[in-house]
Amino acid sequence: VARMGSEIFASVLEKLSTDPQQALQPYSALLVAFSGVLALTIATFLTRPSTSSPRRKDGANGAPFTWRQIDDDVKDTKQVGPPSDHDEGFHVPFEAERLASADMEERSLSFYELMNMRRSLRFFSNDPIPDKVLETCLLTAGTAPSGAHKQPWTFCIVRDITLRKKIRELVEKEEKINYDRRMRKTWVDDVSTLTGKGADARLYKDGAPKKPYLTDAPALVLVMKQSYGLDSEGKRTDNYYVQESCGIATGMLIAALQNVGLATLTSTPMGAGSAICEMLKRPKNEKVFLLLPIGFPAKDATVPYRTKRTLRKAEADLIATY
Ligand code: IYR
Repeated sequence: VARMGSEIFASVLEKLSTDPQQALQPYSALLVAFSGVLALTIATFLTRPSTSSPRRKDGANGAPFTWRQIDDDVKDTKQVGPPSDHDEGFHVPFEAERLASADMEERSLSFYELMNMRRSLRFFSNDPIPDKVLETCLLTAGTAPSGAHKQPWTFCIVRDITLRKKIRELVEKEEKINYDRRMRKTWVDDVSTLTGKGADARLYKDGAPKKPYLTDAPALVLVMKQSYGLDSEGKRTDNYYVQESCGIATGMLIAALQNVGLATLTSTPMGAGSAICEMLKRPKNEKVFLLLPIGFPAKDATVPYRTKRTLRKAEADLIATY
């Protein structure tokens, strides 16, 4: 086709120099057709619904990665009523661009390497963290899938030092009872080298577990789970798979934090949840799901040394293929 095109072009050029009017005549139909196609292409491009996030270079290799849907521009969560001319239940086209296999491989590896560097941190610097970065990581967590898209979560950011001190007091008081009475001996033994008698001495003093990270880290994020919803009249509505949904959202938060070089810990304030809810005056449909201190690792941070037994699972034990 290219050769044909250039031959035609050359012959037209030759004729143009001698008899310009006649030269273009045999190709006028072609020209009309070509203009038509061009116009159509431009029209199609112009009538594409705009996306608020334009094509962007992404990933180590700079391969573009675009997934879009025609309601991409409906991003304002504050708006009331249907986002567009369509009611719920209307399905819109979804366009997904495929990555080349080599790019997929590279991305899977670099993401794995990033996530494999993650450790649960218990020693934080009190250096401030950029507020906007944390909030954006929480937006990422909020993109998690949830049962019937109920989004049964709220993320509470506690920056106030007085509140963090109170939370620490509440959690430490309950944790002593957990270790002494609520947790079975095997459980206490299993966490002994992580947070108990066998751990970094800063985590267990005077026969009681200590939680310095609750006051050292500049932010605590409480992942609140909503066991049920509350409509505008305060009536209870159903939520589904709340545990799974909140677990996925928290996992995505942890990945988002790792991606920006912030450390965290998935802490479980067993026994202190309701007192924390009361203190923060949370609505009655919420319970504390997890408590994550977030910040930069302290200069003198330690993490549990990994023995052969505590290394991450080998691939053969991790994946079963059928
Ligand atoms: N709940 C305590 C203790 C603890 C429990 C488990 I299971 C761990 O893997 C580690 C610690 C805490 O939040 O520190």
